[in-house]
Amino acid sequence: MSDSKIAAPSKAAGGWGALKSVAIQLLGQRIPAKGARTLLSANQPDGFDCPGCAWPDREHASTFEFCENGVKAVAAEATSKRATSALFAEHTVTSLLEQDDFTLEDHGRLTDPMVFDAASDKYVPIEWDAAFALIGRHLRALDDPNRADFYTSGRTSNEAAFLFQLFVREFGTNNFPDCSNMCHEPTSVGLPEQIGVGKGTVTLQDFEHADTIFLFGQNPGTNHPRMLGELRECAKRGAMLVSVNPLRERGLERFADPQSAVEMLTGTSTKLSSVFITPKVGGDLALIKGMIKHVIELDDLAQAEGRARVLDVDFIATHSHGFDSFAANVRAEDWNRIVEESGVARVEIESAARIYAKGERVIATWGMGITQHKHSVATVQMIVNLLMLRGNIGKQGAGACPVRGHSNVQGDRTVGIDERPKPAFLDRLEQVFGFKVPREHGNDVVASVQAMLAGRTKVFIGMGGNFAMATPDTPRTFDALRQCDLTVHITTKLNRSHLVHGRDALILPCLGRTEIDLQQGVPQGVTVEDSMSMVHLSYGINKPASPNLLSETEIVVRMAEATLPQSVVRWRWYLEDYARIRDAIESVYDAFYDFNARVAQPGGFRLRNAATEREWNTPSKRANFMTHEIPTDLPIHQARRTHGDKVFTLMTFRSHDQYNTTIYGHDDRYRGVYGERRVAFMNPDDIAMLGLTAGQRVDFQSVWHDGIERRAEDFLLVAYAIPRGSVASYYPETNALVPLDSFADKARTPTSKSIPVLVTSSRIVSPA
Ligand SMILES: Nc1nc2c(c(=O)[nH]1)N[C@H]1C(S)=C(S)[C@@H](COP(=O)(O)OP(=O)(O)OC[C@H]3O[C@@H](n4cnc5c(=O)[nH]c(N)nc54)[C@H](O)[C@@H]3O)O[C@H]1N2
Ligand SMILES: Nc1nc2c(c(=O)[nH]1)N[C@H]1C(S)=C(S)[C@@H](COP(=O)(O)OP(=O)(O)OC[C@H]3O[C@@H](n4cnc5c(=O)[nH]c(N)nc54)[C@H](O)[C@@H]3O)O[C@H]1N2
Ligand SMILES: [Mo]
Repeated sequence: MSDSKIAAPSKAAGGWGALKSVAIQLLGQRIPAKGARTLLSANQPDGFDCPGCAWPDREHASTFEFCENGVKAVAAEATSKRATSALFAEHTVTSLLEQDDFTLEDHGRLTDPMVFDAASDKYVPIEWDAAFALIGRHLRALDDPNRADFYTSGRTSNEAAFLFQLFVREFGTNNFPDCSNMCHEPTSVGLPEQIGVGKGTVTLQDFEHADTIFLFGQNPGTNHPRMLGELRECAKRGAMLVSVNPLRERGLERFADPQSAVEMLTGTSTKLSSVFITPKVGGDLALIKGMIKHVIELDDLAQAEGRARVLDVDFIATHSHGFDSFAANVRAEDWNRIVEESGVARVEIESAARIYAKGERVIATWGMGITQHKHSVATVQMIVNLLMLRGNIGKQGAGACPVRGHSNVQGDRTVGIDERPKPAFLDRLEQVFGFKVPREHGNDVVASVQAMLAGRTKVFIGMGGNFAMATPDTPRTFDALRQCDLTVHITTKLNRSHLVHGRDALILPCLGRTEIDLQQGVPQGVTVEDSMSMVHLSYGINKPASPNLLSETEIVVRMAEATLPQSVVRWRWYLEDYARIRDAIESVYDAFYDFNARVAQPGGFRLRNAATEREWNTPSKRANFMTHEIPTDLPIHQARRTHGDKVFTLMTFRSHDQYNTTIYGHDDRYRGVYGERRVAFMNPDDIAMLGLTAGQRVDFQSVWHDGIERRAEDFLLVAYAIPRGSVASYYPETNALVPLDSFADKARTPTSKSIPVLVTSSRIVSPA
C-alpha cells in the first residue's frame, strides 16, 4: 500500500478518536437511516446482544454503552451493501480469490443460497430445498458419520448451537471443531482440574470491589473496549492496575471515556495501568512463578518477624490441595532461570509480588497473550496458583477472569458444542431424546484439518466463521478443504473460506443477530452467554438483509430433516417457537432451570458457578495447586540452538481495525500504523543486530522440524518498543507460518503467539 504511514501512536484510547473513526466507518458502510436506531438498540433489554465481544454489560439495560468495537460489528452487519447473485455471475471463483479479505467482505451481505458450478467455475443460485437435499445426500452417503466435521464460530446463539449439536450427535459424531479450540481452550482445559469449573469466577460487581487487577496478555482498548470503562472506574477508585504484556498497549495506559461529556470536552483521560511489566513473549509462566516465589519469601519473613502471615493460611488449609509440594517446587526454582525465561529483572518481579501481596481483593484477567503458546495450560494454572495463595477465588472483588472473544463462544460450549463431551452430559442427552449418542471423542480444529488432509473427512460444514483464514498453516488448510467432497458455509458475508471449497460447495446466507427472526409470524428471541456466565435474551430489530435469508436455527432444522428422515426429534416443532428449544436445553442441563422465566427478567441470569461459591468439583474436592516447571525446551529454545539470536518469537495479534479475519480497515491507530497491515514490529536493537533498517520490507520464515517451508513475505519493518528476541505481526496474514502440529500441550490450541521465525530482507521486489 503506497499511502502507509507510521506515526506516533494516538494519545488516549477511546475519546474523540474512537468516535471519529466510527463515524468514518459508518459512512464507509453506508448505513441506512435506521442504522442509528440499530446502534441504540444494542444491549438494551428489548434489543439484540452486541455481536462485538463477550464482555458483559452493566445491567444489560440502562443507557447504550458506547463502544467502537460494537459499533463496527453492528455497522458491518447492518451495511446496505449486498453480495447478490449478480456478483457471482460476474466473477469466477478463481477471480474472486484474487481479491483481498477486506474486499471480499466489503461486497456486503449475502442474499441468496449459492452452489458451486464446476463447469463455469462460478457460484450459481440454488433453491433452499435443493441445497438441503444436496447436504442430506452427501451426509447419508458417508460410510461413517465421523467422516464429516461440523465447525462452529462463536456468534451462534444457544438455541441454534443446541440444535446443531443435537443434529450432529443424532447423525452420529462428536466432530465439533470450534473457534474456541484456537482461543480460550487452555482456559477450558486448565481450570476444571484445578478449580472444578472451566469458566471465569468473577462478575462485573467484583470489579467494583477489587483493589488490585492484574491484566495478563490482553489488549482491551481494541478488543474489549467496554472493559476499559470498568477499569477506568477501578482506577478512579484508586485500585492498582498491573498490565503484563510485552507491549505497552496504548489502550491500557490512558482512556478517555466516550460516555463522559467532561472527559470528551476537555480532552482529558484517566490514567489506567499503574504498572507495566513487559515480559518477553511466552515469558509469563516464569514471571508468575517468580512472583509466587517471592510471595512465599515474604511470608517466611513475616513469620520470622512475628507479623501477620502473607499467605491466606485458612484458605490453603480449608480449600486447597497440594500446597506443600507446590511450595517446595517453587522454593527450589532458580532465580536465574526465572529472570532468563521471563525477560523481567528480579527486582521488578519482586515488586510485582509485593503489589500482589498488598492487595486484599485481587482479580487476574487474561487473553490470547496467555492462551496461544505451547505451555498455555500451565500458564493459566500458574495464574490461578497465584490467586489461591491469598484466597483470591470465591471472595468478593477477587477471582479469575478469562476474557473471551466471540460474543457467544462460551454459550456454544455450555450447550454442547464440544468435541470431548462429558459422559454425564451424553447420558442425559440419550435419556431426554431417546437416541444413541456417539461416545468417541471427535475432531478439534487441528484434528479436523489433519483428517481432511488425510482424506478421512469428506464433508465440512461451517456454522459461521472463516475456517480457511482463522486456522494455522494456511496452504495446508487450503489443501485440506479442497480435498472435501462437500463444503458448506452458513454465513452472513462472503469470505475466503467459501472460495477454498470442496468438489461440491454451498454458501448458505443467514440472518444476523441484529435482524428480526420471524417464525409463524412471531418474532423469536435467542439467548447468549457472556464471559461472566450471564445469560440473556436478544431480539433483532432490523428487517433482514434479504427476503431469502433463513435463521441459523432454521438452517440447522432443515439440514437435520434432509439428513435424518427417521429422526426422533421434532425439528419443526422446535423451529416454530424457540422457547421450546430453551425448554429442551433446560431438560438437559440443571443449571438452566426455569430457563424461559429467568431469561425473561431484565438482564437475564447468571449460570451457577460452583468455584465462585468455593465448592470445588475436582477429584480432591479442593482447589488444586498445580506444579509446573519453567519450560526450557520449547520450539523456540530448540530453534535457538541452531540459529542463535537470529531466531525470533513471533506473536500474531489483532490490529485496531479488524474483527478476527474480518478486516474493517488498514489502520492500527493506537500503535501508530496507518494504511498498512503487513507490518513487523521489532525492537530497534534487534533491527540493528540483523543489519536491517526500519522502513524496509522483510520476510518471515518459520523454523520447524518437518522440512516444510513456511514463509510470509513483504512486511514493513517497524521499530517498536517490544522486548528483544520477540517480533509481532498481524493475523491472519501470518497464519501460513503457524505449523499445524505446533499446539498447546493438552489443549491443542495453535501456538499463534509463539512461532520461531527468521526475519530477513524481503526477496519480493515491490513495484516502484
Ligand atoms: N475489535 C476487535 N475485538 C475483538 C476481536 C477482534 O479481532 N477485533 N476478537 C475477539 C476475539 S475472538 C478474541 S479471542 C479477543 C482477543 O483479544 P486479545 O486477547 O486482546 O487478543 P490479541 O489482540 O490477539 O492479543 C492480545 C495481547 O497479547 C499480547 N501478548 C502477545 N504475546 C504475549 C505473551 O507471551 N505474554 C503476554 N503477557 N502478552 C502477550 C499482545 O501484545 C496483545 O496486546 O478479542 C475479541 N474482540
Ligand atoms: N495467527 C492467529 N490465528 C488466530 C488467532 C490469532 O490470534 N492469531 N486467533 C484465533 C481466535 S482467538 C479465534 S476466536 C479464531 C476466529 O475464527 P472464526 O470465528 O472462524 O473467524 P471470524 O473471523 O470471527 O469469522 C468471521 C466470519 O463469520 C461470519 N459471520 C459473522 N457474523 C455471523 C453470524 O451472525 N452468523 C454466521 N453464521 N456467520 C457470521 C462472516 O461470514 C465472517 O466472514 O481465529 C483464531 N486464529
Ligand atoms: Mo477468540
